[in-house]
Amino acid sequence: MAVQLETEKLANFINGEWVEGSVFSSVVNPATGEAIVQVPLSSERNVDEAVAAAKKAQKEWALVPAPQRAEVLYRVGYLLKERKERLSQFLTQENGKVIEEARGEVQEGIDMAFYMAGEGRRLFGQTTPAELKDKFAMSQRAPVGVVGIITPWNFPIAIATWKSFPAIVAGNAVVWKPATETPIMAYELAKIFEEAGLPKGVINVVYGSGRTAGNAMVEHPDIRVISFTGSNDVGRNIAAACGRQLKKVSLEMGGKNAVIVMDDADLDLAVEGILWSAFGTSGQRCTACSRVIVHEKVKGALEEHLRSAMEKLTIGNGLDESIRVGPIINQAGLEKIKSYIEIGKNEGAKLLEGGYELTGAGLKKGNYFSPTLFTDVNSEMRIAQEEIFGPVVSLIPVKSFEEAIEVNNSVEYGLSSSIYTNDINRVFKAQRDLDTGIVYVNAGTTGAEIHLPFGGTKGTGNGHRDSGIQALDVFTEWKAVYVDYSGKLQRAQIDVE
Ligand code: UN1
Repeated sequence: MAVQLETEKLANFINGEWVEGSVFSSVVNPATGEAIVQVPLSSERNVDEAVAAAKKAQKEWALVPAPQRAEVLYRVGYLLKERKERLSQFLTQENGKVIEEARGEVQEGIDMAFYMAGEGRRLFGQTTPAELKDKFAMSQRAPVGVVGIITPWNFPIAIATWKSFPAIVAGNAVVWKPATETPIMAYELAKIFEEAGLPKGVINVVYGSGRTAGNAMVEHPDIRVISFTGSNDVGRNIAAACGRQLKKVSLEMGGKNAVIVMDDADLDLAVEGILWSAFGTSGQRCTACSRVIVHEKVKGALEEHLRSAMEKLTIGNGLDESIRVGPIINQAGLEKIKSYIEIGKNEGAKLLEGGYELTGAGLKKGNYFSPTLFTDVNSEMRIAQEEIFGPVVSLIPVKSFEEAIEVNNSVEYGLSSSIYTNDINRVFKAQRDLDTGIVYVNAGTTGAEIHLPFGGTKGTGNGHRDSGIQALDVFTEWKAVYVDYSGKLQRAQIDVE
């Protein structure tokens, strides 16, 4: 058995104190159906207290020089590194992703800590010539104040670090609501912040549903920014509520990401890339490949390669190092996937592999679904347009490079895309014409690195980016500063010769 939590009940983290909850829900290991721990469902009052603590702490925190704020993040980075295995074990238990991927996700958090800590010595603004004599002009980043972050269950630690680390180094205070399915990562990260010496109130953790805690955060007048990653429906509601209040909001939502396989592609390489990006994390990544757009000349060969590779995938509890595909997060996720299998069949797509729930020996009461491949899919079908969030791939044949690009861009989302080709001209055309925030060449659709901007076009978000230097734009305001040292009134636009 893996490492144990030292508590049976998690607690809110408010103003540096562990505040007990009164109503709880069970956190269930999706690989076994067993309850791991109880998570409090925070009340509106908990949210109010967290915001008040954050508001008070932020004033002081903003005055701490950024390089010193960064020191805390360095310590957080070292603690994450020290606890990498412990965190990975918990991550696999609460989320289900296989242990190798859990380690990879914790590594993203470690990388983000050191990367953003470096920003403590940068946070660059600009000096700019002023249009008048004896006048100095510059622009600089200022913290926004209290920020609310709402994170999903599929990357419960990495995404939290993409948002909280830039917010903190830039001088904000945070109220964070992790997904109810995966609160252990939040609990562990809050403990790490505490040990790293982050002042009380700079980070606060509340839990629970979007309807109560989430809604209270979104509607709270003292929260100046909401940064959300999650489903499309919830994101749109948050955007509308923030719009009404003129509150800044950063949204990262779905994807319907495709791997394009051209007729000159290295098929073995393409199959490996598809397997990894479609069935890794059981397809439960925003960046997961759920469409393969294939040139008709290589369709037959690709189908054959892919099918036989899929048959070798091992499915089960991800704590077992030999397992490649873990469970689906919960029953609702499983039901959604099952409904899309029916939709695909009714639309006339050909089910080539998988398409069923897995039960039986060794799988206990977990939620398992077989890696699935539909072929002869037409780009207009719902299985080719809608996000399924499971291990289901739709293979869409095309006749040309141009058609492949058009099909890729024909969905409402624009997160990630990939092309397998050895033609240099196609490579450059594709990186220009693929309408997604992330483009891969000769690699699958997953695996974004933390120092590059993460996000997408169209229905994937609202133009902001997580991680990378660009994340700072979400958590800072630009401030223009003019210093007139002429000792007299100088009128801009008027006293210019
Ligand atoms: C997500 O699925 O929301 O690029 C995040 C990737 C990972 C992050 C995925 N680094 O696949």
